[in-house]
Amino acid sequence: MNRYKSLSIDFQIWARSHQSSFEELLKNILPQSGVAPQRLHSAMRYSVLDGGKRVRPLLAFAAGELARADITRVNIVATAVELIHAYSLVHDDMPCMDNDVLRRGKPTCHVEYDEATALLVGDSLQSLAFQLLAENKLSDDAGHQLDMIRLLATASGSRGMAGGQAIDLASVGSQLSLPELEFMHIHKTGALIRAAVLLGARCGGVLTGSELAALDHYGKCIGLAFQVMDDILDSEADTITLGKTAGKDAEQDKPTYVTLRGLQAARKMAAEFHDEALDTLKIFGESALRLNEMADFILFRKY
Ligand code: GRG
Repeated sequence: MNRYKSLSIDFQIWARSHQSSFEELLKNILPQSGVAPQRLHSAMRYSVLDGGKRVRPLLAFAAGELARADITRVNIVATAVELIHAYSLVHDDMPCMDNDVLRRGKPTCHVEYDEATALLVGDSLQSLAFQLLAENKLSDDAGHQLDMIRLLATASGSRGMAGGQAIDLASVGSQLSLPELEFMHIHKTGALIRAAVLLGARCGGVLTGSELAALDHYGKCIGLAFQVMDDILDSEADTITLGKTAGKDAEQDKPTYVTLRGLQAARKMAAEFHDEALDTLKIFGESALRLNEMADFILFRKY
């Protein structure tokens, strides 16, 4: 199956080449399975390698290209963001949260290993992400690098992704208004997507305040488009295509864009967020090509 239908061949080549070199990078950065504690390291590798679309790293690479960033620096921020994302998936799948058995087409970490190991996998991936940001040079200005570390910490914590997850858990079985649903997703899914864009860009030359604000707004819009598409796919696609259990939102009585507005309106909303993201990029001209294409990738994704 062509996962990238409707996207240019040039973009497909760009994305696949980054995905494959990124996989090699992850293999080298993650502790080897033979190193003690072997079971924990093996579970970390199981949870991160060989799976996922790598949307957040691709966004960091696309933003890095816009800012003419050094690829070795972008590699580090892309890895840090993906490790945080992988940790969130491992914890989200645990019985105390979403209680799922399938992720990226294979048994979830706590099913393949055990719950205590899954908890430690998430903890260790999160720590490794910040270790990487602290021990690699990301900027010639130490204060600037500190800001980048702060950015990822804020995006991941209680005022970002983890906070969004808390709202999500509290909303099961209740009615949310559209603004409440949007607030939840801006945090749960959107914060890390936004951080990926900003961190990729901040690895490069200095951007003006209005350029950074435009990139932030682009990240906000594609984060929301990503989530609306996630809700649509959860209601329409099958488990094999998704690589995770389909229909979970309805099964768990979770408010979604589809339950709130219906399928047609949800599709329209995703397209509107996508278009707003593209409008925001206009100030960058040709240098935003890959970010434009990433917005398409998010809208046209099939899993
Ligand atoms: C446990 C702190 C904590 C947070 C969890 C992000 C999240 C919060 C939970 C993931 C559950 C979920 C299905 C959220 C909807 C959007 C989302 C993040 C989907 C998964 O991201 P993809 O599609 O996954 O980029 P791949 O596998 O391609 O990397």
